[in-house]
Amino acid sequence: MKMFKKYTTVLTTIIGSSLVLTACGGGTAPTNTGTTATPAAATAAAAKTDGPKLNFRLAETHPADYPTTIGDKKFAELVNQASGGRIKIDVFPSSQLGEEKAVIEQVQLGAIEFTRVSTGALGGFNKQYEVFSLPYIFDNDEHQWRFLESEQGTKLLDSLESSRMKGLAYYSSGARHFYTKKPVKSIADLKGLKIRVIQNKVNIDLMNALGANATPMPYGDVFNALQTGIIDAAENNYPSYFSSNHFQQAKNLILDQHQRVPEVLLISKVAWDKLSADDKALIKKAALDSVKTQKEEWAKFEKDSEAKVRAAGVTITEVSDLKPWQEAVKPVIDKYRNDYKETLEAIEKAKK
Ligand code: GTR
Repeated sequence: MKMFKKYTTVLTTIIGSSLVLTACGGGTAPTNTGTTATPAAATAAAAKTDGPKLNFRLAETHPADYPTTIGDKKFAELVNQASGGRIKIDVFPSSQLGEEKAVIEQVQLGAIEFTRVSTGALGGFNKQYEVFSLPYIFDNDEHQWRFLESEQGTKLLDSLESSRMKGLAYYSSGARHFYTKKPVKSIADLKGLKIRVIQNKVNIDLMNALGANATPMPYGDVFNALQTGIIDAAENNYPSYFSSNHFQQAKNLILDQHQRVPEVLLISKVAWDKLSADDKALIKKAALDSVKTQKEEWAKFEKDSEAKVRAAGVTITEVSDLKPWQEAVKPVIDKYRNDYKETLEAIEKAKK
């Protein structure tokens, strides 16, 4: 019965989604009335504003004021502008369309066209993406961005095609830290704790290396799991720790910076393949252009979240020497070094 319900939901979503496309297919396209455009520019503009109207959905885990959601909205706005109002993308925040894993499955089917997800979640679908869950591979955000904008970073974005998705742009996500119900001052204190992680193999190995027990579960279940004691801890960046209210349940934060797991804005390969070359280009450009806004919002929200959790009385433990942490998790890097040789070399190169 449960299975039946699940498939009916997916089916309804697929049908619902294609109806939107069909219903909009007959819409009248706005005419290009510019008088000063050169013939070539006029043709290009007409190519963008002519043709069927398209209405898409973008699934987002975070609430409306979160930096990724603001980035998504900027992206939707830029697409709308560049297509002369012909392409409309509705952003659904707060996991309204489902938790990340379920959303990715629907994106693969083409039932949801766009989403913004963590590369951690993508690791469960595309092995190449697990590289981002390896600990301490980036020194800081600048190092990470140098890699993401490098040839190898772009190649990785494109490699999503083999998983029936098309990566459009990376977004910032800062560093992840552990937060616990009981005070944690050192690696030894993590021993035996049940820690929620995003589901992928590297995360399980990482928790094992620290002597903890990995408990994969959807992001939306973490608050209750902390409250009821199903888990002892979780880990995330400042903005997620704050906006999810996890700080109310796990009041000890240790700034160990174990991972920097970027976000990705992506489109279903099913939807991508149906687009004209012009629409593909304008969508890709809008995604890249939205990064600036997302980064600015990220910087502000990260600071703000830190201030708010400090004001709420969270116990924050600074880690002045990361070396013991890096040593403890080195077996994880060693285990995966060959699998991600090319990417890890490019990450190393991006240090300078
Ligand atoms: C956040 C990320 C979300 C989600 C969440 C999690 O940092 O922005 O997309 O992946 O972490 O831990 O599930």
